Amino acid sequence: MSTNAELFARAQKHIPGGVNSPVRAFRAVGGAPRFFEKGRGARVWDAEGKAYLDYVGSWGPLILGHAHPEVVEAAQKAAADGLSFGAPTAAETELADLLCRLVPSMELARLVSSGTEATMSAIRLARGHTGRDLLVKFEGCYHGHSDSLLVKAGSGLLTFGNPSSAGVPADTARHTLALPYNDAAALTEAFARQGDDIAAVIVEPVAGNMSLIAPAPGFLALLREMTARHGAVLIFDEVMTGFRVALESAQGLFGVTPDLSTFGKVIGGGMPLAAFGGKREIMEKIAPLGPVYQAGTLSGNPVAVAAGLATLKQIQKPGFHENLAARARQLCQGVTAAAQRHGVAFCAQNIGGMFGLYFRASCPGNFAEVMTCDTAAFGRFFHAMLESGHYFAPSAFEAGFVSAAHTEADIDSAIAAAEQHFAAERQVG
Ligand code: KE4
Repeated sequence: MSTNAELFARAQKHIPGGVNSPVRAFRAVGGAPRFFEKGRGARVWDAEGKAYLDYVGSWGPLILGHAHPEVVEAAQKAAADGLSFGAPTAAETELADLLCRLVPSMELARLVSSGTEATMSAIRLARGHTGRDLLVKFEGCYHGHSDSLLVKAGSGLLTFGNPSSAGVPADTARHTLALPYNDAAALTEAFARQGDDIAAVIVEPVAGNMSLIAPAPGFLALLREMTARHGAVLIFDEVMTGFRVALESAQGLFGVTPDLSTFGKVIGGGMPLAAFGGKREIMEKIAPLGPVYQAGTLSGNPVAVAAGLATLKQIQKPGFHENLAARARQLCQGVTAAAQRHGVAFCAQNIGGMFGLYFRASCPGNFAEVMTCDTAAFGRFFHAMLESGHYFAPSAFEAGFVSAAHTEADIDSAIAAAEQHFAAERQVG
């Protein structure tokens, strides 16, 4: 049996940084990433046979927990009939119909293979629809790694402290305006100054890539008002929040209807599947109907669609999201109470089944406040929890996730492990 460290050393021989996505490399927290071999329900097992309760869930997709029998069976059955055809299948229609039923703002939906593809395509569509170039995003929000979006972005870019990426031409970046999240004055001023040049505003309706930041009261409604007034397309990036914060996603939870939405993660149940969609008059500009080109060899892949349909079937069950939110709330309240008992500056909050943990006295409301979190304290917490068999995101700038497989007892064990850590921290002083 190889250790995680041995596997990590071997991986770095032919994979940059030994990982296929940067945030997995543990660079923000140190140490060797865990190489997982199996997941079942709320648990994952690493190469050394150690079990962990999983609060990452593959960054959100595993809302049912790992290897849910109905999802696995659906994927296996689809795979046995063929892995891909590059031609339409009835299952894709079933998924598009379901998405449009569950997301009233979606009149047409296009399936793709990743959240990056979904947001990149939605932005190109908005630019094609409006004939404008300027894109507005928000500092600390992450929408995948297409060039236009790697400007003051969150997630891995925040984790590594360089919120904009090398390799993005200045001539591309100049078409992206990054504003402070939750800053109504900055938004109003930007629209006053150049509103008629703005093709689209893309926003995480609940930010999950600078840890969790809730939309300030009225912020999403203001976005809707400003974009409607100036003929700009409002894109809700629900790749993370979609079917995670509520069955009706963030747009239903907050009662604000975007023009376009992007989805990913949960809708694939762990398989590569994402989607963008929205108003018919906009979506009809997409090829082959209209002049905005977008394509994909594996778009609507039958195995991924089967896993997605099986997942979306489960999350529609009565009480599903109430239970998910209750588990996330139990975790946030329990760990916060433990920190308070030991005088540790800590707070936590959840929205539905996603949560944020912050090493500061109060929950942050914007990017600047998130940046005051004690990342060293987070790193110590992360490793203590890892040691005790609780796997949290290896970065202070990522949201966490519970699954339907997490029980109250599972959550209580995480709270007890956190209490033990906070007590030890206090002794160290
Ligand atoms: P993907 O291309 O990684 O499927 O989706 C990009 C994306 C788009 N929009 C939002 C709101 C997202 O959160 C993401 C991806 N999320 C990160 C986690 N913060 C994926 C993890 C990773 O990069 O490895």
